[in-house]
Amino acid sequence: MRANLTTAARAAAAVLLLVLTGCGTAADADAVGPPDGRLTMGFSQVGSESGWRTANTKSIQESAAAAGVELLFSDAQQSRDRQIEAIRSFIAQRVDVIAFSPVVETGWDPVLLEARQAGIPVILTDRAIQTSDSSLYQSFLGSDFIEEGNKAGTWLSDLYNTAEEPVSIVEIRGTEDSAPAIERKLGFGAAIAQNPNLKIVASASGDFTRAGGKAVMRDFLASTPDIDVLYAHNDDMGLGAIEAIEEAGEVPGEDIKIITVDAVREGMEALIDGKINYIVECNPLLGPQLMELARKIVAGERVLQRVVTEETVFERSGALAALPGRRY
Ligand code: GZL
Repeated sequence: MRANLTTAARAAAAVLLLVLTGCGTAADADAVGPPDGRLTMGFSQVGSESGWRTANTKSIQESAAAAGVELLFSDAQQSRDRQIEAIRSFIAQRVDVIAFSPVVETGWDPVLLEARQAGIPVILTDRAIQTSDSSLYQSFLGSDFIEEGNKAGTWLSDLYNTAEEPVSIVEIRGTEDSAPAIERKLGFGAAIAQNPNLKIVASASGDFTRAGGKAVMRDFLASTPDIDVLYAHNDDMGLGAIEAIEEAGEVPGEDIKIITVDAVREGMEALIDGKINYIVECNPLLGPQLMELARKIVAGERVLQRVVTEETVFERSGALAALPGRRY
């Protein structure tokens, strides 16, 4: 936790430190960091809406413990207002660094300005924001969602590259106005544009939840004839849609091809069972990189403003090989 030192006092402490150690560079003069060496992080999490989020939260909490970081953790239950409240609370508690996964892309500038005025660095994890001033945060750590959508669309274009007939696609989007929902849609749309037979005939948000995916798929099945493909922005909505498809007497993975994103355990099991045909991985294990980024930033070291995580794709054979050793 930051001591309640004034800026002048902190600078004097830094100079004293340099004099006593007789060494140091200009960087050290800035690298004051928490006086007791124990970094305090305020983290505002989106919520607990999906298997991916559960794995992401576990990674952050376990990594903080392993790194000796004091973690103040807040679950916003998918509310931007609650995230803003949490960030203001972290500022009031004078944490050393704030990290958060923004539930939606917009509306963050005012509270991030308050954090900057308080001298507290901010790290974005998982989801990005739209802002007029990218200096309001030090770094973004997460996936390339456009690339994820592109991978999904490219697989589908290849699957139907010799199709003569129109292919009807329904899309279950993630949380409205969230970066993954916006960008997974964009990437997928750009990839299928290569194949004129592929058409998205219906699209709606399932809010990244299993119940949301089931409800939307039920509506599609009642209103949209001859669905060939479902593209769901995460496994949980895809798993909910599978329940609706089976209730309607159709065979998921055969009557309706299914593509999802995340690759959490239940999604991979459905892939092995043939109910899902293709999964684009989205890596939730951001904890270790987040703690390292926070340590560097608080120590005054330079960091990249965008750190993109490694991730792959799965068909059935890959899931069979990967599942035994999978951590989520
Ligand atoms: C993606 C993450 C998304 C997951 C969903 O990085 O923000 O939110 O794909 C989760 O499962 O709810």
